[in-house]
Amino acid sequence: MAGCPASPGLSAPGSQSLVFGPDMSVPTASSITRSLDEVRGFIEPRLAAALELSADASPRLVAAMRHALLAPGKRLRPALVLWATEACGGGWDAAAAAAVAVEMIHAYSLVHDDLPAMDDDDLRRGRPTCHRAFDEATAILCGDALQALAFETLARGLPPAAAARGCLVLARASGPEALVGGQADDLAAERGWIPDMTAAAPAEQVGWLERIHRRKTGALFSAALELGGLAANATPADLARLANYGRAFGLAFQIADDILDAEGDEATMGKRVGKDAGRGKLTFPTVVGLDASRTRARSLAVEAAEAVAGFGGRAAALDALAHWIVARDH
Ligand code: GRG
Repeated sequence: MAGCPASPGLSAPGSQSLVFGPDMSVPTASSITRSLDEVRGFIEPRLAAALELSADASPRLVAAMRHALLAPGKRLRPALVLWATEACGGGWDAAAAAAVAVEMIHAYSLVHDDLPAMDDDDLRRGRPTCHRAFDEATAILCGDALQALAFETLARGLPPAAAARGCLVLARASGPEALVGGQADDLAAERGWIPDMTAAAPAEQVGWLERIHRRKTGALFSAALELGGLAANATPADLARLANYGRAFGLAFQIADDILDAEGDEATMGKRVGKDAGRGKLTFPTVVGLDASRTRARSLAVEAAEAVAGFGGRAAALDALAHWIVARDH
């Protein structure tokens, strides 16, 4: 985030946190980078293994699925699953299938979002988008297959009761009232199929944006956290903490994403930037300005961290991630 002062959560080692005060340990940029590397080291072989399919899966389809799923992503959703399970006292192995499943849903949504009928993008995760590397029909089928495989992976990877509950959580987060519904409304606004929000009062525009983002982006983050909790047999109180974290984290992520779209660097981001402003689309920076967007994102990061403070040290990674998410450059 060019021009954005480092979050207090990313101060240099040994410095004092403006948010948490001098007595609290301060997560450093290098510590969250190491933690995310650890998640990638755990999850990536499992993502690859999940795509070792029988000869009945068409080779071109599997190649497209590998292109989409194994491309270098941040793996934020698997990190949320694993760190939520850790916060609730669980181990990563029991939550691995849920982490793989959520990343599959995310990868499918990116493949479909990039299609010519939607965002029509050429670059994703620093590589040609799936329909560019293959073809449009294969990209559609790739998304369909990743979505179905996500549910199969989850159903196989958890004990029966948790699997049933987990499939419900993931289906709701991916469905018409969440991911797909948010995407559909976003598209409807962009294509002029619903009344133009650009003429509405700023407070109404912010409400509209929050409703889009809660469904399009936030719901899958929240599902990742809930699945991590389920894998650890979390108590209702612990699930409520994770849900509060998810709500604040999801919006903080999205505001940061809007800021990066306005100010970020294409090479660092690995995707096209400036596209929202270029289309006259409503974003947090266009509605409330860059400074107010940064302030809101930082206060949401603090809110997210506070939501999991009751877990103590077991939620250190979730705490650090909330601060990093609003100070990242990709
Ligand atoms: C097509 C059903 C359907 C939904 C699409 C995911 C999505 C909904 C749209 C993508 C457009 C977009 C840029 C949304 C902003 C939030 C987002 C999902 C960004 C990408 O997530 P990251 O930053 O990506 O976690 P990586 O590549 O690191 O995994």
